[in-house]
Amino acid sequence: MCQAQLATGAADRASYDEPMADPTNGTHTVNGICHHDCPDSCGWTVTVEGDGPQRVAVKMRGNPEHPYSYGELCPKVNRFLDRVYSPDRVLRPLRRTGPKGSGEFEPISWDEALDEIGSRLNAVIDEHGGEAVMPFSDAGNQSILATQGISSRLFHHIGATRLLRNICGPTVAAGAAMTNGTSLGGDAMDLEHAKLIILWATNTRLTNRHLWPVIEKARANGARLVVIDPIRTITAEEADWFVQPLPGTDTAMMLAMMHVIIRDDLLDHEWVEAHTLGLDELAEAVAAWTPARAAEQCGVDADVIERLAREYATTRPAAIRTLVGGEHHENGAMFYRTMACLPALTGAWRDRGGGFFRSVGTWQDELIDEAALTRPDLLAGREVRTLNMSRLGEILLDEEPPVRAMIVWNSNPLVIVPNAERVREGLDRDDLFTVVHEQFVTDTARYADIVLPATTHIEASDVSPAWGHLWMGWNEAAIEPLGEAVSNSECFRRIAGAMGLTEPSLFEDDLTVLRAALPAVDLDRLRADGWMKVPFPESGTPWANGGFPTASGRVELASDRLEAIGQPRVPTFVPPVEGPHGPDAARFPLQLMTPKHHTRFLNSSYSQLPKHGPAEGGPFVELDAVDAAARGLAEGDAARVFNDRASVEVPVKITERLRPGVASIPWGWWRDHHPDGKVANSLTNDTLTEWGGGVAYSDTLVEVERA
Ligand SMILES: Nc1nc2c(c(=O)[nH]1)N[C@H]1C(S)=C(S)[C@@H](COP(=O)(O)OP(=O)(O)OC[C@H]3O[C@@H](n4cnc5c(=O)[nH]c(N)nc54)[C@H](O)[C@@H]3O)O[C@H]1N2
Ligand SMILES: Nc1nc2c(c(=O)[nH]1)N[C@H]1C(S)=C(S)[C@@H](COP(=O)(O)OP(=O)(O)OC[C@H]3O[C@@H](n4cnc5c(=O)[nH]c(N)nc54)[C@H](O)[C@@H]3O)O[C@H]1N2
Ligand code: SF4
Ligand SMILES: [Mo]
Repeated sequence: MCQAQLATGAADRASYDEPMADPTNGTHTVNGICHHDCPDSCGWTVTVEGDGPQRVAVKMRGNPEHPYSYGELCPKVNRFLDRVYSPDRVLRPLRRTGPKGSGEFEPISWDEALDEIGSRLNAVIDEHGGEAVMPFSDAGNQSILATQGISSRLFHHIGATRLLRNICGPTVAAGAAMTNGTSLGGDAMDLEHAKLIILWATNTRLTNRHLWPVIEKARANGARLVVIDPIRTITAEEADWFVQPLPGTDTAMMLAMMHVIIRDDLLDHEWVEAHTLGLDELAEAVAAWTPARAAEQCGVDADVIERLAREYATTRPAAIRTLVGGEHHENGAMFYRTMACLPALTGAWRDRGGGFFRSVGTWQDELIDEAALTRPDLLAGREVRTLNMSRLGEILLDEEPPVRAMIVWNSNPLVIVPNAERVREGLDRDDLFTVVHEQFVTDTARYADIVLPATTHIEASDVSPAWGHLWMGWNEAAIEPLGEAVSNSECFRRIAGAMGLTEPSLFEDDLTVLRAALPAVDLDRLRADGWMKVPFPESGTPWANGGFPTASGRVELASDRLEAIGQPRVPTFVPPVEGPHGPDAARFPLQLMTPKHHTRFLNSSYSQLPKHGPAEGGPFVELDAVDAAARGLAEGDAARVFNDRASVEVPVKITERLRPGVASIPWGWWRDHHPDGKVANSLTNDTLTEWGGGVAYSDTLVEVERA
């Protein structure tokens, strides 16, 4: 199917105005693809009744034909229609009437909203230049039009500040690319063929649930499952072997594994000789990293590290599967640069089901013509600054020249960005004009001057590339936009119009944008079939015979590129500054994790809905019994979790999931779910990773006391 959908001339049609399904009055079904920032990109089927604007979605279920999700959705999206038809949906433009953050708004017309937005943005640009305007978005809807359709073109055209969107994933990619020259890894569906699977810093059963059956299949065929995580997650509970390092110390463990592999001559000499560069330098660097030395850092017994190294090096196929958990550390890029060395030493890339498995979004990206979609040429040679989304608080408070207008979509920065009290202070600035395009009045939207109503994914058609599997999907709108909601691309066309801009590419219709973005894809076919597999080597072993796109064409165990940016040439463990050996550890002796934890939450989406947040209880801090007792705290006690950034009040939950010295506040709740209006991210570390532009949420130190 895949080849048939590629590279044929799509019919020259301007839009897909005519609905796919039978438009006559009556019940019919429409297929779509989940838009959430989740690796699974499930297929769904919506049952609709009625016609035109009267169409109502009455049922949504998983599409049993979908080649990855096979008919199952998840506890978040099983109730998606409650979200779509929630009485709290924003269905008209709103203008703020009370102070920022008060949540006091009045409904206004689109014309009024656009007049105000157009004149305020133009005034900012006239007075302070284009860079005074900043976009802020993430992957709240990760489809092509929703993330970049029109918006990137508009911001390029006005010369706005560019946003570096590195909060999730790019650091994994950057780390792996320093070793391999690419972040393209294996297809996780091939884990089925593995005999050893290491789920390393990923909570598959929670965050990537549709991959679990693949892992179960491999286990039924004799595979061993190892989970490496500082938290005994629901995935760890199911492992054959659970290894629990202290957070942020895995690089030390990997160095010791390489020490054992080299010391005991468990290398795949032929593969190493043919396809790697710098073994001698690496061997020298890891010589001192005995398992005993690593054990002191990661708190894992030396013999466990020995066994792990041997089992990894002597089992074939051996897979390392990760998503993003390891990148959220000060040394997060090195975590993945080092991890990527392991399969090279053992020749794991030779086997289907062996090697390094992460997001496959990069395979999908190969089909996207980024330049045609986002049009950086519209900058017309202007140099504009790029600011990192993870430093939003600092950007809004300290950046010079200041950001004076911000347009937010697809994200809820006040809850999701680290060091969130700084973000709140920044959003509170009187001289900041903020527009938020949203489905709900989120914590961030409460600080907006104007809130614009956004469609949900059953109200707008789009193409959804996946990052957990190789199927790119077509999402067909099942119903018309509710109220006055508009899709993201339409929202930006309207803003461009309100600013009086005339650049034609800002007004292209959705299908024209998608055609430009996906020049090799037959969109008619994609729409008719619902999904297509993106090109991936038939053998399932993209790097079995080397050919890595590094300067040397080899896996770079020693890297000139790293040296050139002032980083160690070879894998090196650098303990975090905000860690147990750092200067603040005496005052704040607990390491705070803020992981994804709730089956009914997707980041900060859903926690506000009645069948999601309340069903998960409320926020809490988990502590080991030893740490709780040392502070005189018992189950349910009100506690204050604090550091120099903030203090957050939450009840105590005594747990066996954590090691002593580690605390956890599962995140995702909005501010009014917390007794003192702070959130988990009020506490978290916004230090950027050493390279790769990520951020160190999980290197956060706190102390806990009775509230
Ligand atoms: N139910 C649910 N599913 C989701 C999401 C959600 O919010 N809820 N979010 C979606 C999104 S945006 C993403 S990016 C994916 C992320 O999917 P994952 O990467 O699987 O999820 P995370 O919770 O970010 O991190 C995974 C694990 O890494 C561990 N970890 C943290 N630091 C370290 C470390 O130093 N060493 C080791 N070994 N492990 C460490 C954490 O304890 C956590 O259990 O999930 C997606 N799926
Ligand atoms: N402490 C801590 N912080 C974290 C993480 C963590 O593990 N711990 N994980 C990080 C990660 S991996 C990620 S990806 C980020 C996620 O951060 P965000 O991407 O900001 O995630 P959400 O909180 O789900 O917010 C998405 C918003 O987009 C809106 N939305 C959905 N669809 C559309 C649409 O079509 N149009 C418009 N205009 N809006 C839409 C939703 O209503 C929602 O409010 O959080 C990061 N923050
Ligand atoms: S959130 Fe993830 S698991 Fe749930 S339906 Fe969407 S893609 Fe599937
Ligand atoms: Mo993410």
